[in-house]
Amino acid sequence: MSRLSQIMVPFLALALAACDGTDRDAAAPASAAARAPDASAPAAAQRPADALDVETIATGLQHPWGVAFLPEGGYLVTERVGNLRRVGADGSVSAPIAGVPAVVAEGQGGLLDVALAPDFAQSRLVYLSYSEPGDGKLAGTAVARGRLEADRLADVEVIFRQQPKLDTRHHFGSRLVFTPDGYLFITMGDRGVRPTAQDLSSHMGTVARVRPDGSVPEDNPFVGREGAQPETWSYGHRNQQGAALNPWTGQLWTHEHGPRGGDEVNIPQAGRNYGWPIVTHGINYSGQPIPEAVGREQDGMEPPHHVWEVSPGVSGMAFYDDPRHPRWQRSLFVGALAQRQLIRLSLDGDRVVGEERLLGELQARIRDVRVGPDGALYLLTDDINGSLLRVAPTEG
Ligand SMILES: [Ca+2]
Repeated sequence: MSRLSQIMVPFLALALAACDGTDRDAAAPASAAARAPDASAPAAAQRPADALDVETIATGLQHPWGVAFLPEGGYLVTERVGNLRRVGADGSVSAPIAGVPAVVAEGQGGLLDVALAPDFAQSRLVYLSYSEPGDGKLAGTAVARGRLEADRLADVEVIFRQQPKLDTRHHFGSRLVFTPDGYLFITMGDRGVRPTAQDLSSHMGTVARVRPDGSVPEDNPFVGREGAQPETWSYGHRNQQGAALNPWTGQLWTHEHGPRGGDEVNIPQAGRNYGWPIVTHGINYSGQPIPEAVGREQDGMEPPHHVWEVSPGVSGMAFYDDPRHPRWQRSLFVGALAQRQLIRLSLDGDRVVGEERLLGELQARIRDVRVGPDGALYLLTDDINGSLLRVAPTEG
């Protein structure tokens, strides 16, 4: 219990700042740039018994957003400002890779997620999600793919465009998840225009499911429904910046930012409505209710699988099933931007049965979390001088 209380003290202090950081998650406070990823002396004294080794693989990354592991070693990292960089196993950071599509790097927009094609070893195809510019001030989430050559992406093509484009700079999502049966899930947000999340004629607030070339699977739930977007898999989501396949069930899990309160984990099922903005555990930043909200539940709308009443500001998601660290087995890791922690949810089947807060001493906005091929966790910190970190339990 003493360890829990030691963790809770800084947690409570941070929670007060959470509501302000969740929605404006792309804008790190100016003071964050001065924070080094080193534990201060007092924080180190609070280090829990199950200590973690944190190694900085690379730093100097501008608001890094997504990371992928190259089979030949090293990493691909997106920077929200619009760069894709190769980070060597030795931590060297390449010049920006050429051929990346132009992005709208404003507000929460920019270059977002990166994923390797399942057949990357042969195809060398890299998938990127990003805020694509449109006419005038319009922008929308899009997904492009290109073949990775030494220092460029070749044969780049856009395989998905969120419809319609809007002139806001909020809630672009987005994460990319491939499935073993050959589909690609794309998570998106409502673009800050709440009612769009309930409008099936738009891709706002949806999870989309496409083939790797962007074509629509015939068994998608809204194929053939007049006025609906055929790529839509589930809808009524607010802003989804975390997604992963559950390795034990094969199902997609996502999370999304609530407004002020009400960050959610969902297990999106085909054709289901996840409720935003009609049902939510959160309220507006002003302290007023969400105008469209009727409460926390409504027939025909799926309740969250897990909900945080105080918003951590969730980003990045990874299930842990590597045998090398048994204490982490059956965990779901989630990054926290506003609360500046790594969250570990313990699972029993699909049920969330525990929650542990880690790495608060870093005071870092955690944008992405992945399990690497070596069984360690890899994190990206959201900062103008952001880092790629490797985290593993201390040996012995
Ligand atoms: Ca919901």
